[in-house]
Amino acid sequence: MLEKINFPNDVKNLTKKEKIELAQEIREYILDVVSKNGGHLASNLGVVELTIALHSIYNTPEDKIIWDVGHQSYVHKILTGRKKELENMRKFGGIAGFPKTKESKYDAFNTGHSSTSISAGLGMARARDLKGKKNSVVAVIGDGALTGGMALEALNDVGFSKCNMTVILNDNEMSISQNKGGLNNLLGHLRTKRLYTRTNNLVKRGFSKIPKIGPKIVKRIQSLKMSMKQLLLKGNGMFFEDIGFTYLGPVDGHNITKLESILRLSQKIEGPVLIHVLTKKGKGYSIAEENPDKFHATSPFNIETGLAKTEKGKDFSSVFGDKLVKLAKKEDKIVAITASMKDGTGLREFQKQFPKRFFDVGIAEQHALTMAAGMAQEGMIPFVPIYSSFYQRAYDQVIHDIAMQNLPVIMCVDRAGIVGADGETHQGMLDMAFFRLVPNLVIMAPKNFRELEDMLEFAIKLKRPVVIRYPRGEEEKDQDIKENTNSKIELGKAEVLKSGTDITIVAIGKMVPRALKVARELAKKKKSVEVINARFLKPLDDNIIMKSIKRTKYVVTIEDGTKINGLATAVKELIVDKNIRSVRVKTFAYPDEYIRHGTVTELENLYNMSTKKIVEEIEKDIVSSKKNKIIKV
Ligand SMILES: Cc1ncc(C[n+]2csc(CCOP(=O)(O)OP(=O)(O)O)c2C)c(N)n1
Repeated sequence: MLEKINFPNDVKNLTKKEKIELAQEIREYILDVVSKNGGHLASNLGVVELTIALHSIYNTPEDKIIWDVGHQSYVHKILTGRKKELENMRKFGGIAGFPKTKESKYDAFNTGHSSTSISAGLGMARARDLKGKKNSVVAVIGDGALTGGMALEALNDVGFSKCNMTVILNDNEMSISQNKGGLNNLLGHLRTKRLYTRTNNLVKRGFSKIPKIGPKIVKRIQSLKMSMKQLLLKGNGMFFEDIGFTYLGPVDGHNITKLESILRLSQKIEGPVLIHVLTKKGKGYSIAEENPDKFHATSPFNIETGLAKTEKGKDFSSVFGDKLVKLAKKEDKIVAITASMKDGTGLREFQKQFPKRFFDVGIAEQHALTMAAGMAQEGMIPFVPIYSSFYQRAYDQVIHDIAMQNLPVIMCVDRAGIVGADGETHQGMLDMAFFRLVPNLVIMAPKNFRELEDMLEFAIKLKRPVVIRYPRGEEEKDQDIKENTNSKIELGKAEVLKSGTDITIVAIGKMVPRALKVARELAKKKKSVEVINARFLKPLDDNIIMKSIKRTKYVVTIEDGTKINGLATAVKELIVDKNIRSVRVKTFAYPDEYIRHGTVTELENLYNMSTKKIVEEIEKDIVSSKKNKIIKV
């Protein structure tokens, strides 16, 4: 079946039986691809029938379907001309793992961060009305994403707007882990009222048995039922009805016929409609059904056993989580707050050991930070690990609620820098740049696991707002960094790891071990390099850095962030402010653009951030500076 399917029109022409077969084949295909390449599995297996039904009823690209978060858009990609390309999805040069308007006209809007679909959809619906067009707009949002503030702000506006727009609530009772909160309870009540399914069955069972006229009556009643339905359903989805939606459902999200029928019904209704669809995360692959959180996003795995192909070692998130447990045993004011990312940020053990001091607030980064501020105000010590790109959501909360009041919240910026396959929406390139602007913040980045542990301890002692940024994955080892020895961390103090006279390298975070490798390579070419681990982006250690630059007159900065307003900018400002003359500056950081997907290694090569590329670029720079008689190295 899958062989014949390339575009939505191919799906529309299939029979009910063929669609069921297609769903099965799509599941097998996705399982095959994700088990080899890694990616988001469970959510995609859960929306196979829903996506088939959507493309059967709507006419994309005229009709707009917006996938919230977008991690569940693989089936959509398969049905919209990208079946073969799925094999290279998330790979360098391949298609993205999230919807991209540049990739396909069938992708109505770029997503990646949660809870944006209803706002974007309402924007499109309002634009459509102003232009006098008639196309449909559909936002598909999960029960997890619905916990995000933006989604609730948008629901409020859509309900009030009276705009024709459909919100499909894909309810699988899961965010990445079990969904929590009051909204989840509300949905829990609704889930138990299987009215849509029940009336359907009652009608069918009652009349279809009557010979000859039975089926006709069923048809008539079904269409009557469609209009009666709104009446019947009044009171079922009270919350949604009260804020201005017609609530339809709940409907079995794995029954294509019922899905199509409810979608058709929704098209006849004026004003905003919310369709409550019940799905199972991981549907069809029992190992994922039983462990939907583990298979939300996965690395390559063995289909038979569900086991990862390569064992995951220690990473920065797990080092953070383990250290926090140790610290919390000694200090009972420590609390941990997560915005629906307990596992990703390494907090599983903390939750186990300190359930009362652990708070999963839903996909609600803004609320997480202001709540942390409130707790800090009352004397608690909140640790808030959030991925760098998701910290973007909570910028004003950091400024207005934490930093301006100088509250001691410890903001742990996980997945800082290049993250790889998830691509531009998830790269953590901007945090140093935007946090550096915020008064009162201390910004640190550890060079390795051990330094992260030390920084966590140090942050508690500081008693002021602190940002600690660390990358995805493992630490980079280097022979010049001795195991378990670390100079003491002091506020605003850099660490000189190697002395030299020709070139100063200032590096921060995960780029520090690489700077040492670069220094050794350059030493082979008779260049004496001083390596400084900046440790603090803010306050920057003016003293140590300035002294070194005055001596070498040639400074190289290396950071896993953007060229604008990070370490490179800070060092350049220092040189200008202190009026250090005739200095050559060479910076290694990411340019002013959104960084696409690929492996971390591929992207580092592309942007001249690998040891080899850095060495080559410095050598080229030395040659050109000699030609121009700028420096003497
Ligand atoms: C702002 C933001 N925070 C966190 C995430 C990480 N994240 C990706 S998917 C997801 C859970 C989504 O749950 P739900 O909407 O119910 O979709 P499901 O995967 O269950 O289908 C989370 C927390 C994100 N994408 N965006």
